[in-house]
Amino acid sequence: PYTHDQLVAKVQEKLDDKRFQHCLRVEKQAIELANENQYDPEKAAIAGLLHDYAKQRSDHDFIKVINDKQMNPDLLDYGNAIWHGVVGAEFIKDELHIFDEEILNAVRRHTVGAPYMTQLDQIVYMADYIEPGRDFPGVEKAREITHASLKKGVFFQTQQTLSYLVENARPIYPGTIATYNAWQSEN
Ligand code: DGI
Ligand code: FE
Ligand code: FE
Ligand code: FE
Repeated sequence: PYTHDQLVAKVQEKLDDKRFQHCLRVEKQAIELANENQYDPEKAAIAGLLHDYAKQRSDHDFIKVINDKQMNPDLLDYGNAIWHGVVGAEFIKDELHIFDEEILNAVRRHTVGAPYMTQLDQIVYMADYIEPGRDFPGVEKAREITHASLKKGVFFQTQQTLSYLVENARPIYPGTIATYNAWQSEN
């Protein structure tokens, strides 16, 4: 298995500097959220570091994996925003030889969430949203909510993302709506 520092080098090799720095900030943010929520910080670190590993692959590469691995063909209706997590986990298995399903699931679920999310899924989903480089309107509120309650953060992010997509007339991946409905109890 690769050491932590070898994984950092692998991520750096596959991403431009801006995206690489984001991954390092998500790693640190994930460690902080893990410590706040009594979760293993080392596992959170690896999942945070790797969450966007496949972000800069070509559409062609993603489509090839979806077809070769007979993944859900409905995925083909979407694009990089959805693929880099759900399909990106396959590059992490194949190239980095990481087979820990908890880490892979956290990568798969980091953009859209899921009706059921493990603590690690929640940590990576929220770390990606509130890492110190983020500066969208409402990010301070997102940080406050998330440090008070990780689960309330998950609902807040899902609601904000859905509103943003509708506002901008973007297509909604059905998984995004499923997450929003399932997390209503944290409203
Ligand atoms: O990869 P990052 O930029 O760090 O962040 P991300 O993986 O959380 O989100 C990537 C993009 O995905 C973001 O611009 C919002 C978008 N997105 C999230 N849910 C949906 C979506 N885009 C569409 N079209 N549909 C969705 O349901
Ligand atoms: Fe992402
Ligand atoms: Fe995200
Ligand atoms: Fe990210």
